[in-house]
Amino acid sequence: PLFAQKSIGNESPEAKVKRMQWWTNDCFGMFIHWGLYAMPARHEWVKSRERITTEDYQKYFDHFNPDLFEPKIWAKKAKAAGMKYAVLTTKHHEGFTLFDSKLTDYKATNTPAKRDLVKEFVDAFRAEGIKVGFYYSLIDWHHPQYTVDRIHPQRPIKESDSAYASLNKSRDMATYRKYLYDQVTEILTKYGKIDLLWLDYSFTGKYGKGKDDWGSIELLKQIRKLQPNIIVNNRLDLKEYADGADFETPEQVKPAELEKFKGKVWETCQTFSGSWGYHRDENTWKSNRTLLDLLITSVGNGGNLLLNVGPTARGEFDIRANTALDSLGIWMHANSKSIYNCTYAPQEYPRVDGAKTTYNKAAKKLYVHLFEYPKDGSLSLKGYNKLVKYAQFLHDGSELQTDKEKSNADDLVLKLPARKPNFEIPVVELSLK
Ligand code: H79
Repeated sequence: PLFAQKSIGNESPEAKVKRMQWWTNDCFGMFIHWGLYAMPARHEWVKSRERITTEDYQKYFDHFNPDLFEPKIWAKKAKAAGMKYAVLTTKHHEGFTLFDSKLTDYKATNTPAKRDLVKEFVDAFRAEGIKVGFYYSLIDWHHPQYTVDRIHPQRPIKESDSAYASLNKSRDMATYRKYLYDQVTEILTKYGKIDLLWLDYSFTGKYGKGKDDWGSIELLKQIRKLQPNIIVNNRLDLKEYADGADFETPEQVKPAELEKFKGKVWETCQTFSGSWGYHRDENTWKSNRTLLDLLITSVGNGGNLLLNVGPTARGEFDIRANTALDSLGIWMHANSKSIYNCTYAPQEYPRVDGAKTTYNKAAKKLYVHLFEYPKDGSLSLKGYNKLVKYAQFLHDGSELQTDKEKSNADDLVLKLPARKPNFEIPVVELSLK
C-alpha cells in the first residue's frame, strides 16, 4: 500500500479488537487528578504557570496529609455514576508519586500521608468491579535531570538557545529517560493486572519533547511485555506507527466538535470546571445537561467519555463533584442501556430533529435522546416507519404508541406524554426490525 505504516509489534487486527472489547463496550470512565497541587487548589499546572521553584513547592509535600482519603468511597461514587473504569494520576507533571516508588523520595509514603495511595486505589476500585487505569506523566518538573523545556517552571523568560543551553548544562535527559522507563515498570509490576495506561504528553516545537526524549518505542515494548492486555493512549508521539497507540484522546473538546472523531477509536477526557486538579475558586462548572451531552455525544459518535474528578487535599471529592456525580447516577440508573455497548447508528437510520442517537447493534436497538422534548408530545421520526418494530421509553419501559393519523408510509410519529418525564434528557428506545 501507498501509505504503509511502520509497526512496533505484530498483533493482528482481530486480536486488537478483542483486547479492547471491554473498553469499547464500557464507554464511560472516571479520571482522577490528585497530587500535591490539590493543596494550592489553583490548577494542577500551578508550578509551571507561576514559575514556582522546587524549593518553594516543597511546603505542599511537607504538609500533604489527606486524612479523609477513603478510596472505597470514591469507587462507590464512580460505580453509582455508571462509570466502569477509573484512571488515577500515579504521577502528574509536578513529579510527585502517589505510589511507593523505590526510585524517588518524592512520594506519598514520605509525606504525612505515609500511605501508598495507588495501592489503596487499585484495591478499592477492583473490589467494586471497576477496571483500573494509571495516568503517568512523561513530563516531570521535579526530576533534577529532566531538561528544561518551554513549559518547565524554570524555563527562561526570554526563549533562546543559549538560555536553554545554560539551564540544561547540568541536566541529562538520558538519566531521566531511564527513570521514566523504570518507574513505568514499577507501576506495571507492583499492582497486579492494570487495564489501561494513560501517558501524558508529547509536545512539538523547538523546546518541546517527543518520542526520542521519552524513548517511546522501547517504553511501549516494555509496557506491552509487562501487561499484554493493557490499553495505551496516544501521547507517546508514535503517530507514524500503526500500533503506536490504541486510542485518540481529544481533550476538553466541545460536544459539537466530537463528530469529527467518528470512525476512529477515541476517548474524550473532560473536566467538571476547567482545571483537572482540585480548584477551589473556579466558577465555571458545567451543568448536568452539558455533562450528559458530553456522554451521549461521545457514545453517539463512537467514543468514550473519561470524566474527571479532582479530589481535595484532604482526599475527598468536593460537594460540587459529588452533586454532579449523583445527578449522572440518577440518569444512568434509568438510561444506561443507551450508553453501554453502544456506538453511532449506521447511515440507514436518519438523524432525528432535536435529538441525538446511539445504537446497539447486537440488541438491535436505536436510542433517541430527546434533547428537545416535542412540545405537543408528538415525536416525529422521519424515515423510520419501515425500520421500527416497537417503541418505548427507556427509563420506565412504558409503551409509546404510534400516532396512526400523523404517521405515513415513511414517517413514524409517536405519541409521547405532553409533560416531559422527570429526566433532563429522556430516551426513547426503538426496537429495530
Ligand atoms: O492532566 C491533564 C492536564 O494537566 C494535561 N492533560 C490532561 C489530561 C494537559 N492539559 N493541558 N495540556 C496538557 C496541554 C497544555 C496546555 C497549556 Fe496551559 C496551555 C499549557 C500552558 C497553556 C492549561 C492552561 C494548562 C496550563 C495553562
